[in-house]
Amino acid sequence: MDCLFCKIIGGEIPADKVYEDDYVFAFRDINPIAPVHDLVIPKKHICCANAVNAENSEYAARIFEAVPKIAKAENIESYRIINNCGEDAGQSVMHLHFHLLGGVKMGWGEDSLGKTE
Ligand code: DGP
Repeated sequence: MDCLFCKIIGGEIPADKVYEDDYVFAFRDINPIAPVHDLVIPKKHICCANAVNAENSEYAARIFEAVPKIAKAENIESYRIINNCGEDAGQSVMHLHFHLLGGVKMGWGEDSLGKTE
């Protein structure tokens, strides 16, 4: 499968790994928008949040189990998790991923972190 994040999981494309278990892989975003900006992804190819279902939901659950461990390893107590689902929401890589952002005081609204336009 020609998927960038599957290639990162498989080691074909290098990435700055911050966490890995049987279900979850996490690495630093190549274009960070916060001092901590990791991408947390399932090791199984799931295209997007719309494709989470009863058969693969274990991966989603494991992601949310891994997030606090990753935050602790990154030395942040507060963080924001963002999932872009679909083109209009800004999803550019069609492999389910959660942006884990932290290390900065974040607003909520027009000028908040993560809003690009
Ligand atoms: P999204 O726009 O929500 O689909 O987020 C995709 C993110 O993936 C974006 O913030 C940049 C990041 N990204 C794209 N290509 C690479 C890569 O080759 N390596 C790493 N580490 N991150 C990447």
